[in-house]
Amino acid sequence: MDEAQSLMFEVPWLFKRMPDIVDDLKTESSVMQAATTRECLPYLSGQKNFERNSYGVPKLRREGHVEFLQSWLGDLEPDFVSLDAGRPWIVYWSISGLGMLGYDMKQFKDGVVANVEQCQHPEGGIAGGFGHAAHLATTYATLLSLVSVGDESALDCVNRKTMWQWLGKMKQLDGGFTMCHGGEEDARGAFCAVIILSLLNLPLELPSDSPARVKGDETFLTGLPEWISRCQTYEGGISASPGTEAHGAYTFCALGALCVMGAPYEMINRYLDLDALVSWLTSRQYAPEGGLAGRANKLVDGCYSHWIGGCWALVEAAVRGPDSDGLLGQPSLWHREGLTRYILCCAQADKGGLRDKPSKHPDGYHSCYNLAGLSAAQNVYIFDRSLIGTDDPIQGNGLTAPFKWTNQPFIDVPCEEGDRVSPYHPVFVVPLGKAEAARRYFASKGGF
Ligand code: FPP
Ligand code: K
Ligand code: ZN
Repeated sequence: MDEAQSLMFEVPWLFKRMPDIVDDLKTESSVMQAATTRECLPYLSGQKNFERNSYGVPKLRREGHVEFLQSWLGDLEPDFVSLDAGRPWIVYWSISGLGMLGYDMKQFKDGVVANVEQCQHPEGGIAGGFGHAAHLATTYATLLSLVSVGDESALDCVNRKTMWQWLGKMKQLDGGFTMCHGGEEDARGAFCAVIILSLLNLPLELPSDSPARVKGDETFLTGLPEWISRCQTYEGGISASPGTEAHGAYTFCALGALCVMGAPYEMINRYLDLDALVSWLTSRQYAPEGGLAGRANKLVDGCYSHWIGGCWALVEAAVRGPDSDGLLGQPSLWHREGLTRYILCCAQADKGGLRDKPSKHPDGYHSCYNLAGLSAAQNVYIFDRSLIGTDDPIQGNGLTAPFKWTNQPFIDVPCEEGDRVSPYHPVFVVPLGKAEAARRYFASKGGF
């Protein structure tokens, strides 16, 4: 290597050494944290032999990841009958990961439609398998898969009327949503419910047999932002339900739900303590690892590249306010280079697929959410309130805020063209443009 080359390959000192300041108190957590840092350092500092880009960072090993996800997904036959409640997630993570890698997803259309037809419950909602009870998580994952791969003819397989009736039974008297009949009420429920209401353009009025309607609530949104507000903790992050510990996955769900109900700068600023939230999110990024952890005193993990990394597009839009002009000159609130380095150096498994950290095996979940995090680091997502006119038919039930996002590539990350993934929607986590197309189609249909 000549001198110019070695200069180019120089890894910044931040990513090459143990932290300078460490708490004297030794605990189980601090021992695990030090071990994790030691585990990551050889990958970050370039001691592992991977093909590198011109920034000296390992290239995105695209073909290996595509192969890994294809085999993880298996053959999704058109007459496939799902037996496993986790199957809708496996399908969603695999096809989303493939989509972010630029792979054509149209071939999955028939399989996903067949899945909806098999797993749609006669009383509404979508289950994980034929004959199972409907659940908000499986409904969410299945609908995102459908929207990602489907055209208009595919979208018609969803029964929107029974979906609306079933969702009415998930709405609780305190404003939140349960995940299923008698199930837990948490921030996932709030997020999945409003994603479904806005994607399918369902009426916001509660069905007459909804317990919340019987109590006197008018709409699915009654008391919902207030319920989410109660989930923000003293740390600044957001928890599953009021009174529990702030966590990255629930924070993304809560912010996503608020950003379906209105503009980020209106909803986040009104219902959350934004300064405390920014402070908590910032503390989730570690050095030298560069990656993100899900909660205080826990370890970096590649899936938080999305659950925490994905929060930043929404939070930066809230900080920026209604004026999206002049944005590109502004510095980022988080270290996009650090996350990019963690994903490319530490999260890529040697033989394809992405992982939590080097000592863990890759899987579909970590592949999908590492790639989503890479997309978050590589793009600036801009909320443009003027994107949809007041007479645009996409207005439908009025939940139009999430259809006002555009993107610009963020240049200052150590990536070449070949390391870039496709831009994904910051709220729906489907290819940018797909949620908009589905919403437009359902809004054009008027009623059910
Ligand atoms: C803790 O695991 C993880 C959780 C408490 C959250 C899991 C929730 C999701 C992934 C969100 C699902 C989202 C939708 C939209 C349904 P841990 O204790 O093993 O990990 P940690 O140490 O990193 O906190
Ligand atoms: K974890
Ligand atoms: Zn993880």
